[in-house]
Formats: sequence, C-alpha cells, structure tokens
Amino acid sequence: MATASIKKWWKNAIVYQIYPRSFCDSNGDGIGDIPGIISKLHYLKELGVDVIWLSPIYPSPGYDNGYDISDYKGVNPEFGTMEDMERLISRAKRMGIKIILDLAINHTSDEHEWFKKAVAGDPKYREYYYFKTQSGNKKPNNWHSFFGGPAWSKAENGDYYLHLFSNKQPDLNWHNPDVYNEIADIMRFWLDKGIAGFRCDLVNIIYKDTLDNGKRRLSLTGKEHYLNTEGCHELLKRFYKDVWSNYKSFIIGEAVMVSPEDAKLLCDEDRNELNTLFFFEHMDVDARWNKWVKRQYKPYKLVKVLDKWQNALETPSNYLENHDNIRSVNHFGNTKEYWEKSAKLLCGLNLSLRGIPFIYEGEEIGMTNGDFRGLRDIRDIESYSINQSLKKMFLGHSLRRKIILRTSRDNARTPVQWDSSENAGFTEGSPWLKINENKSYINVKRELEDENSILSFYKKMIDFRKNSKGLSEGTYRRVASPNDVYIFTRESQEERLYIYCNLSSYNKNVEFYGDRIIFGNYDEDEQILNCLKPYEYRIVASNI
Ligand code: ISL
Ligand code: CA
Repeated sequence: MATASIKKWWKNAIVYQIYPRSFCDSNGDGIGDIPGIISKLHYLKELGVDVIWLSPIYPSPGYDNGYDISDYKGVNPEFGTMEDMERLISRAKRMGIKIILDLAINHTSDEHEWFKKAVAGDPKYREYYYFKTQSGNKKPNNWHSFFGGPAWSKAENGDYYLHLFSNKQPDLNWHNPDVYNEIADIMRFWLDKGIAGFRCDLVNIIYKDTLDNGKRRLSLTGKEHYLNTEGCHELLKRFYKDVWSNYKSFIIGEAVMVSPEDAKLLCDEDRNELNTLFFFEHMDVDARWNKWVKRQYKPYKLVKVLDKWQNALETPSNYLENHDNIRSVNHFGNTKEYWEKSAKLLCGLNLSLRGIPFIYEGEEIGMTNGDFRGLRDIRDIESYSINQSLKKMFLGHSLRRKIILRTSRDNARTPVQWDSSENAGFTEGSPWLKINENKSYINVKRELEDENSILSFYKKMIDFRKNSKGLSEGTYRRVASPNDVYIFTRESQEERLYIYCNLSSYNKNVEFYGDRIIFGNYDEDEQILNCLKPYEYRIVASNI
C-alpha cells in the first residue's frame, strides 16, 4: 500500500505550466529566464502549486521557441546556466515543489550535432534521421507537415529529410536502437539531477511504421503511418521498464489526435506506458477542419467532450489552456461582459474534474489573448507557416491578418503581467513579445491585494480541492442538465459534492440537489435557488 502511494505521488498534484520565455526576466534582456522563475517560487508555493512543468529550457536556435532542441543535456544560455537549473531544482525541492521537464523527442533541431554530422556524411548519424536520396524534385512521399506544406525538405547534402513540423525540426528515426539509447540516457541525466518526470512532446507520433504514401487528405496526409503505432507502444513500455519505473517518475504524454480508446492504450496503468496524457478533443470543439478555421463555440459540446474523457481515463489530465492555444477566457468564456465571472468558472471547472489539474501561467489572473496591432507583432513560427499557406490559397492580407491574430499561439505567450508598470514587471528591458495593455488592471500585484480577484479565487479553489476528498479522490458522475450547463458529482466515502457550471452568458434554471452551498463564484446574496447566473459555478454538498 505504502509503495503504491509513493509511486503515485502525482495523482493529487496541482501542476503549473511555465513557458520560460514569457514568465519572468531577471536580467533585462526581454526574455524570461531561470533566475526569474526562482524569484517567483514563493508566489507559486502560495498559490498551492505542487509540480512545475517547464516548457523546454535546452539550448535551441529558437525557431519553435525551444521545441527545436539542439542539445538535450544543456541549458539555453538565454535562460541561464546549468547551475541556475540545479539551483531551481534544489530550491523548489526545499519548498516541496517538484519540477518536470518538457522533452521533444519526435524531432531535434537541424542545428543539433547529430543532424549536422549526418548532413556532413557521417553514416552513424545519418541513421538517426530519415534521409532519402531522390532524383529530381520528387519528394519521397506525399506526407504533410503539421505546420502546413510538405513534410520533406532538402538538406545541404542534396538529400531529402522528413520533418513533420518545420524544416528546422528533422524527425528522429526511432527504428534505430541508438536513438532509443541516446534518449534513455538523456532522461537519466535529468532524473539524476532531481527532476521528477517529463512531459513528452508528441509522444504518440514518434514511431513511423512505414514511409509509404498516405491516403490523400485535406491536411496531415500520411498520419495513418505514424499515429499510435505498435512500435510507439513498444518504445514506451521499454522506457517505462528501463528508466521511468526506476525513478518513480511522472510521465505525461502529449498525444495528438487520439480517441479515448487510443488514449487508454497509452496510459492505462496495467499497460506500463505513460501515467497520463494530454488529449485535445475539448480544445477543438470550435474547430471547423483545423483550429485556424473556427466555428462558433457551443458550450454544450465542451461538456459532452469533457464528460466522455472523464469516463474514459483512469487519471485524466485536465487543462483549458496552454502555450499552443488561445487563452481559455477568450476560448470558453466571455471577455466582454463576464471576464471575471467566466475566468472563475473555468477555474472551478478545471479544478473540480477528476484527474490532475494543469494551470498555465497567467491563467490564474485571467490573462486574455494578446492585443497585437498586426502581423508584425507576431513571432510564432506556426503563424508564419500558416500565413504562407493562406497566401498560396490567394487569401488577402486583411483576412489572413484576422485569422492569424485570432488563433495565433502567441495569444497565450505574451509575458506574464506581474504589475501595472510599463513592462508589467516582466522585464526591465524591451519584451520579446508585446505585453497586453490590460496589464494595468489584469496583473498579479493588484489581484493579490484583492480578495475577490480571480487569483484569490484560484487560491481558495486549490485549497478547497486539497482539503476535499470528494474533489481530489472522489468518483465522477454527470447529472442530466439543460444545454450549456454542466452538473456532475464528485463523491468520496464521506461526502457527495454537486458541481454546477453554467458555461453560458444567460441565466439557467436548474434543479438543485444537495443541501448546502459550500463554494461558488457568486456572493450569497446574489445566489438564487433553482437558477444559475451567467458563468455561475457552485458546489453544493450533502453528507452520505
Ligand atoms: O499547436 C498545434 C497546432 O496549432 C498542435 O498541433 C501542436 O503543434 C502539437 O500539439 C504539438 O505541439 C508540441 O510540439 C510542437 C510545438 O510547436 C508545440 O509548441 C508543442 O507543444 C512541435 O515541436
Ligand atoms: Ca532574461
């Protein structure tokens, strides 16, 4: 029993994602860094964070902000030194906070030594990637890249290489046992330094079973040859046996395009692969055929998808926001009339679901999408690629601008707003990405001082969850409810909690269960029996 609880230390954790570039800058170069993170550890501790997930901190030419890694055993000098990293790990440990790292192992940077040696003709390293010699300009197959355009480019040696993301991110060849050994060694290197686990980027697409042509599709032609392959499951089982289980590490996979059935095969406990994973279906409820072409967001669809995943996974990872999507209050809330209420509702929802809650930096103060003036303010490589693809489709500038400003990943990457000063307390220099003007109101300093702020609500909610067996360990069951209202129970041996979430901007009549309201985002005098106000969140309890 004891071993089991040690093994699963992460099951009740509150995880906070830091995108280091945008978190806090300590030396005035406009780029967030590790000393900056260290300076905010007490803030995170006060918030109630148990685990920090750091987006990549390794050396990288930065075309994809660190998801193009050029040295897996180093620290990007823009972020600090290895000593800084060691200091972060040990300081956090002393405060009872664990650190997990992001590991992008589907691809490296094209500036990684392995790729450079491969292009220079070293036969050992050529086998680390997928190179193909072709006559003429015919690509080796018809696969698409995730960022738009073909998945093959020519290297300096004249050969084609595979890249499912940008041409600065060549895919690793996981058929080669040397690649497995290198990555296992890298994981041990960091685990020995005291990190607690990894968020494995794109983990369900690393193993390509063949390089045959794919069935032609509008986007991502080729995907049937690399999504959730048997080879991928074998690799994960090996990592689990050789590395992860020896360190009792916490391993989250980022799994793209998975159904609950695929996901269970990747993270059910008896499979000995991942501990949990990020799925995307709820983030795409407003996507038409991809996330750049949106349809109107319908809350009842979000409810349906969340409910499906709550029932499917042993330990779901719950999140409403990350560095690849727009801000949740823009996505699922109402920034015009109900910014504060809807941000609190989303907090309540995320922290009431069964599983592990993830909070993305700035979400806890209700940060909104960037207020970019035009495409010139955008830095994201994905937005650039999409712009190119849209140009090829003859879309005019103003339409492209509209699509990109609305969906760009940079919306969630603007610097964290610590105070209302010119650069929001993020930097003393000039920030790498435009800071939102609403920093004058939406900022940590003001919200720390206001007991009714979104930040204060997060603190109370985290505290509530930690002290509630129902929320942290209880079962989950959805209760029938009107459209756009999500009602579910969380039940432990002692208590049954009814969670009410009105995800709409309208009053909703509902049937109430339970006998005492114990938590919510409306004051007592505003609460009405049998009616939920716009974006109202309520917990009603009953003893068992
Ligand atoms: O953001 C996406 C599309 O707009 C996703 O498809 C995303 O690219 C996918 O989830 C993989 O994301 C991860 O790997 C990418 C990197 O750009 C993302 O930031 C990272 O989270 C490539 O390394
Ligand atoms: Ca800096």
